[in-house]
Amino acid sequence: MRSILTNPGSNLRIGILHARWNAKIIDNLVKGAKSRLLELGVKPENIIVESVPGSFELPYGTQLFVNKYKRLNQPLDAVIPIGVLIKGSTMHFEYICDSTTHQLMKLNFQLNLPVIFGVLTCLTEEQAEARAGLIPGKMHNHGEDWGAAAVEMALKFN
Ligand code: INI
Repeated sequence: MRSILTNPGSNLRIGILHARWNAKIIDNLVKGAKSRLLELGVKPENIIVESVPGSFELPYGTQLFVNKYKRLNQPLDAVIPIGVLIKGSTMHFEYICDSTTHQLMKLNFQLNLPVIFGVLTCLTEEQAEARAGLIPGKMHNHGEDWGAAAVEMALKFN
């Protein structure tokens, strides 16, 4: 009983799929998510990290990722797609934010699996850095919240 309470994630396999845009920010978000998963008892070998080019590729990449591990008989219990979108001077940002967010939400139901929303949609690079815990004293690393959400949702109502 004690180990379930102290290590709730000990039997879980969690996927992290990250975009490669804004690498410094992404790296810290991935680090935050991993460290919270480990704190919650997920074994290091059961945290599987893969990447896609950009945030726009996260929804389809998540589907491929989940299906790959299902085929291998090593199913994932939750996925954390991680991306950082920063507004530029065109409508590019709005279209990618909108389509990616909607499609990631739909994937929860299509895959019947928790798909966490690990995408920062920021107006400036500074906002994104703060939310990745890269500006001391400003904000915490949101990747940690996403790790906790993945474990909670993987175990919800089980
Ligand atoms: N992808 C991101 O993850 N973040 C961004 O800020 C970004 N910007 O600014 O354009 C971005 N663009 C790439 C996009 O996600 C796709 O990878 C690309 O359009 C190819 O499909």
